[in-house]
Amino acid sequence: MVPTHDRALAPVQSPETDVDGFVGAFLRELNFGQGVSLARASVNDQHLALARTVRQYLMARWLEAIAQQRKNPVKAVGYLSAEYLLGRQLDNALLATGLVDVVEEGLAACGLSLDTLRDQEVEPGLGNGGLGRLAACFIDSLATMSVPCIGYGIRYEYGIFRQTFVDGRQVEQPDTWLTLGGPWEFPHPESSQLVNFAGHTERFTDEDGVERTRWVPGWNVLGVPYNYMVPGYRNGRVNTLRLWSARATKAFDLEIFNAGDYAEAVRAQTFAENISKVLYPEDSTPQGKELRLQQQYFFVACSLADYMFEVLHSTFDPAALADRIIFQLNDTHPVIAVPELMRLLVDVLKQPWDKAWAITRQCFAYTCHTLLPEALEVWPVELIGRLLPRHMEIIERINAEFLDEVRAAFPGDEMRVRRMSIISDYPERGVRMAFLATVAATRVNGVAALHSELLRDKVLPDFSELWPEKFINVTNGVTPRRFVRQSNPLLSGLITEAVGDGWVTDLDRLRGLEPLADDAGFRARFREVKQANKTRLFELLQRRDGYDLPEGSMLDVMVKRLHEYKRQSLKLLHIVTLYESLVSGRVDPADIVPRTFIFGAKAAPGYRMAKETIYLINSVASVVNADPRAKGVLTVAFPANYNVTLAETLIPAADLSEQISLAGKEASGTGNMKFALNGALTIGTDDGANVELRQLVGDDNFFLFGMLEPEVAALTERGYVPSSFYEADDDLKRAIDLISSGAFSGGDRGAFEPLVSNLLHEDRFMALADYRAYVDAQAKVDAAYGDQEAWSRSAILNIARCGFFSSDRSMRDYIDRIWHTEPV
Ligand code: NBG
Repeated sequence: MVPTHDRALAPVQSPETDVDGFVGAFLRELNFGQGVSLARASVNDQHLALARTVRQYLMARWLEAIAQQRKNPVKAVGYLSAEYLLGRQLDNALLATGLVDVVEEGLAACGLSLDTLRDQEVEPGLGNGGLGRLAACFIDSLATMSVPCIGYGIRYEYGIFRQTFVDGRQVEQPDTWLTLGGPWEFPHPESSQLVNFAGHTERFTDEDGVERTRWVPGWNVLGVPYNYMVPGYRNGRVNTLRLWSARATKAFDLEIFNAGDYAEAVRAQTFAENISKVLYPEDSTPQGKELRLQQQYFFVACSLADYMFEVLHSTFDPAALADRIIFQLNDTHPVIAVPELMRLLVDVLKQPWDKAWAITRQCFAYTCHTLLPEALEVWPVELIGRLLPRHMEIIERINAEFLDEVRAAFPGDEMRVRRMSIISDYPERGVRMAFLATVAATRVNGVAALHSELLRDKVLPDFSELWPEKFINVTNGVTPRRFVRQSNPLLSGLITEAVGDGWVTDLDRLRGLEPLADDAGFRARFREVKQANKTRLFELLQRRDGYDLPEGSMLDVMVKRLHEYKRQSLKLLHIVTLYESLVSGRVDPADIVPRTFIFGAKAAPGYRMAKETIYLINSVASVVNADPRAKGVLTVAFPANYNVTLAETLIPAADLSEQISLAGKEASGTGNMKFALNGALTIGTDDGANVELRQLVGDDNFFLFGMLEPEVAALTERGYVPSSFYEADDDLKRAIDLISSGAFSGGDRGAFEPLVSNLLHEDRFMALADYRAYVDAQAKVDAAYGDQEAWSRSAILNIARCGFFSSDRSMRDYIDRIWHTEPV
């Protein structure tokens, strides 16, 4: 018996891990948590009770990890990310605990089905795409590797919009992921943080006679933390993801209320809560949105204060901060953390400036996730000055001292000084957040070999000249737990049979599959798995979207954010080319390898060209699918609302993975890795992580096409004239003419005019220049697919050789080369 007064010893009791233990705990959650009997429980009750039961199994380890973090002086990673695209939680938690079978059996004993309940869960879509999903993969890996990490971010009330199509056009619906209850989150209002905004600064002399600055804010909000479990895979470790939600500091002004102005009384509340209301769907062009900067500062201020004053003791010596934390800046969104840490050290903890700056420069590392110049954030000085006056002063001083450093290193080179200034003068005074991050960070990394090279040599060349050792590459990865083990149980079974189950946490063991590529029996089983995954997908798309997809065709998949640089339009030109050749009678349908094309993509709501592309895909799909001449030969499906949940069924079914961005534009891509690990072959350009993928799997097992990055640069230099490619290529001309003819728009010739004229006259991402190479490479794909034995062999080799793309490996790279943290 534990004496009731000894709080430290009070044990956390997980339920027994057998079926009876589970059923008992589940019924208790249903009865006492949901307040219903099994007989009267709704499916939502059942789902919430199940989630709460599963989390009971993780609780003891979680509480232990939290206690340890406060006690043990070990270094942790503070992952600062404005996005986490988590995907559903239930399956992941079940996998981590190893309880799937027990739960399935226990639920069956209660007359319930796990499949039905898992479909109740609305995934937390707190991210736009790859960047947010990468953050989710990374925290999964750190938990699995028992490395202490707190993920910090924003609990958006509305995540990425729910996409619907109305007459083929994207219509956005709010993502109400929290309406039916959030069983995976734990609010801690008692640990709220106060966040200040606006106002002005004042100089004063403190009691020790030291000149100081004080920030007199104009208004403030509260940040309420919501904790989420991040369970490691069967290792008993549970890390924390801490997402902040904004609240008004005075929820209700009673005086105003009593005076009869109800609306005014709640106005303050609405204003404050707006800060964490929605995820910005903008991913290509940061519009100077004040609210977005508020979001960024809000979550970063909460997170830094949380770590400095809650996790660490208030007596903690700031000089040793870098021994306890490294803040990883996931892109530029959290970079305002740099002046915020300086403010905490100088104004709050009363450290001398130079010492504070030395500390700050040890506590950050920066990852860049893009090469598009328009995606590197620049905030107007006027805006930061108004919203965060103290931070603007700090940035000015950091910049002034940094530029002195530049002058010392390159005397007399004022052009260079201007180029490198954190504060730009043109078109307006603005703070280049990527520069600020680079100056403060111990390391700056790109996310694939090519990207890191271009980042170093083209985006930040002056900085890499000054600090060559700062710039490194860490190639992205994906978690094999969610994207193979959980999403592809059949393939996982096959792999485990062949190489044992260690691959789930040591993906290099997939190498053991290599000899089996030459084993006809193994290949046949691989094909059976692929076939079963296709059937599973087709059933889902039938239920979900009403598609009736043909059996026995090649499944050609392109899923990713909709963006011109990713070139969904190039994929579409290929489809239209095939269709045109078929309906014009130039090619016999029997000579076309049957394909089912699947698209999945959301367009940022304000991105016109992307939305027009969606409209064109849907229009082509409806014409092709309705044409009896194309039946069973060409089918195009575009299920709405592509998200992590859909990806988990889609990717395991794919034969062909489309990674066709213009060389030099895709930082890495992570979809490419997921497809290869699930036994799809890739058709791709020499871009992002495709480069490494191809090197790993070998040229024979990858369909490469298109210009290389230097060729793209050279063509840009010469002057790119897209219409000349149109004039020179009959197939391309026919495809574009068919689109312009009204064939996909009920005769309306103007329907796709903006898109077509953009392609012919601008084509910023050179789809027309790569068209011929692409269509030719697709012909090779067709030929290769004809030999199913050879195709399966390649697919198995793709799996065997892609262990490198585990996010566990990425994390090891960050740990060894940037963070220097230890597992516990
Ligand atoms: C994306 C890149 C991808 C990359 C992911 C993760 C942004 C800003 N960048 O190529 O486009 O794989 O980041 O690094 O979302």
